[in-house]
Amino acid sequence: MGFFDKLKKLNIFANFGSELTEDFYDELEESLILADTGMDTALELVAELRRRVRAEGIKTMEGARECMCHCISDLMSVGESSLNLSTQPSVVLFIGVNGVGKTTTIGKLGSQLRKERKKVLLCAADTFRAAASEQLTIWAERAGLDIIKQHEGADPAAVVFDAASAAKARKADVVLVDTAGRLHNKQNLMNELNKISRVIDRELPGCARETLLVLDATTGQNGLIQAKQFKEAAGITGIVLTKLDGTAKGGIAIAIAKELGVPVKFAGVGEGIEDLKPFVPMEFAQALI
Ligand SMILES: Nc1nc2c(ncn2[C@@H]2O[C@H](COP(=O)(O)OP(=O)(O)O)[C@@H](O)[C@H]2O)c(=O)[nH]1
Ligand SMILES: [Mg+2]
Repeated sequence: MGFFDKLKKLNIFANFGSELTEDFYDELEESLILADTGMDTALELVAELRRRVRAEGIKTMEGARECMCHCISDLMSVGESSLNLSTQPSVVLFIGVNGVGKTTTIGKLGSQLRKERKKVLLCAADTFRAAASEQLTIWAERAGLDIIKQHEGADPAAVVFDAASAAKARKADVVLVDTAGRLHNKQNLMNELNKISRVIDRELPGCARETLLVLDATTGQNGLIQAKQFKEAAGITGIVLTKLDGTAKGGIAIAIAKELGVPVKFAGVGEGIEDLKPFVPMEFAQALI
């Protein structure tokens, strides 16, 4: 079973018949919109498909399907898809609103990096609720990872400071930082992230750094609005799209890459430790349509 098999497919290529008629293009556009690609992205994809079908003399439905996969993959390839973990240590910051899957993603990724023999340190900088660091602690135990935490209500930047010091002392390869989703407004978010950023600059100068925005695919177009707000407030280097299992809104992945110009780097398809994978646009497109 492929990783994206839990994704709900667009059935149009299988069900429409064999002729590439006007009706086909109309229905394709509609089913893309239903899959939450958004109107603009749906129009652009269908226009691009028409263009390539004409230019390449494609006659069959299967040919059109394959061509559409390339259209989607090309539209989504907007930047480096792998994580930059080139320094020791490297730092990956996870941001996003409550409930999207930040803590779960950190547990899954930490476990996978450990299997690649990397020394991973988790940093519980979501200090807003005690439950948040407890949840990360459970993941640390499950994945066999070290964790740095403080008491509830502690300054997140202070926890990052501790984690940076520990990373140096223990020669960690990667520090995964969990942050709070409760950041009422953009100013608040920016201040918090800038403060964390300054601590990292000072303690780990020149380290490779990623800021991943975690988004819940089931929130569809709302997720995209969220993403735009986060992008304005923070320098996002990649997206983690969670809960792609069973959602009919998988098309949102295309809209996010296109509208934000930020690559989707990981996909989550379940709550288990194995349910996270590097995002490959072509593989995703093949599963979606
Ligand atoms: N089905 C599914 N559930 C997920 C996925 N990722 C996270 N979750 C669930 O979403 C809920 C919120 O996750 P959590 O990591 O606590 O979110 P956070 O508030 O951003 O840290 C939990 O119940 C997770 O098990 C995913 O890829 N698929
Ligand atoms: Mg959390």
